[in-house]
Amino acid sequence: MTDAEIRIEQVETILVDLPTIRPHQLAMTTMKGQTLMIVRIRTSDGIVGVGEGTTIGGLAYGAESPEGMKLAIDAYFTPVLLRSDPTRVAATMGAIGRVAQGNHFAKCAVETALLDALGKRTGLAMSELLGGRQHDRLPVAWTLASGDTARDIAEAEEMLARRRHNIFKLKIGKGDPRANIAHVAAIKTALGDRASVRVDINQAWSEATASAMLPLLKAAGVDLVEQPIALHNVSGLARLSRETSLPIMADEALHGPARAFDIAQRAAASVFAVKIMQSGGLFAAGKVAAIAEASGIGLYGGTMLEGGVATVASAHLFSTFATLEWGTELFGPLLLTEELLEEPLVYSDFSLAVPTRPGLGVNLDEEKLGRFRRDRAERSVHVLPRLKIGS
Ligand code: MUC
Ligand code: MG
Repeated sequence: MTDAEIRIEQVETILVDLPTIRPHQLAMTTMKGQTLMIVRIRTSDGIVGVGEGTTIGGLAYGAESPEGMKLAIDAYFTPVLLRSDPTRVAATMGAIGRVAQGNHFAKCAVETALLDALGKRTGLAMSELLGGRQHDRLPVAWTLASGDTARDIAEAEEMLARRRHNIFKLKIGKGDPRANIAHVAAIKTALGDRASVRVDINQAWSEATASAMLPLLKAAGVDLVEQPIALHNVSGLARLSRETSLPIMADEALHGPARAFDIAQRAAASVFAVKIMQSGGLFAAGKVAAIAEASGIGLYGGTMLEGGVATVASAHLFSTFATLEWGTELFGPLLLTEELLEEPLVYSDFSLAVPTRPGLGVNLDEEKLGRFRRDRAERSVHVLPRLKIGS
């Protein structure tokens, strides 16, 4: 079969609800579970590409929910996909872009599945399709967000002892800012120079509060401050960046290359949290990283607390960056009770090993997928054996 004859035969979207190992408290929501939107694209040469769209707290974090991603793909992307050439990923994503504005997370899931299929077809790992791997392992931070200082310290100690993480991001911004500072200072005092401690405010502070708190965070020994104020207040972020010697990292403000360019031009941040979904896909996230590199902005590999598939997709992209000064936070699967992959990801020596096999290099665990998919009850009705009357 030549490439010209390969078609997409089926696009399947599945919502999967997974518990978290403990409640995860952020400024805008406390997560007790995570929903993954898995997409599978089957092509006429027998290949199945897999992608994932995931966000935080339904619609609490951003404009897209897992249910909305599924709807966008089922109703709007699939008709385009069924008449596209899946071997031409950029052209296919361009065609989707013409029928769907925004919908960054859904686009990222589909682009991931197309690249996974292309990698499997060509025998190349996704990182090679994305420009070429430069790192086989990526440093991985852990987020302390149990909502309890003593529990967070115990969790950090355990991670250090297991050599799994020595970078900790603290989710603050909920409640009294001064209580937040006391929480951060207690954790940094306990961990000392054995760990890097960073904070993510998830837009919760006003500019005035952030301005008052930054010197206190600096005095507490924090290394990096993520998205202290509202995503639209880029001028405010620039003012805060000028005021403090602490590096300020943009996260929610970074919705793709155009926003990245604006932030870079206005010197509003000195670090970018590159996220494949928030950016609008793997290609777009690569452009965000290129803007950072060209502007002298440090790189950090961000997460939307993704499951195994999107974590690996992110890892492939981040492995192509020449330098990742601030490491990554690709710990999403470790926060979930299930990774949903046939083989566990390798987290050791404070880092994640980037898979090497073609495409994503990982396979879904079908048994677990069946167990945790949201529509399992309806499906079991269809597969129940017919009962013989009278037997
Ligand atoms: C965010 O805002 O960075 C990353 C780690 C975590 O706990 O939440 C995410 C989202
Ligand atoms: Mg963040």
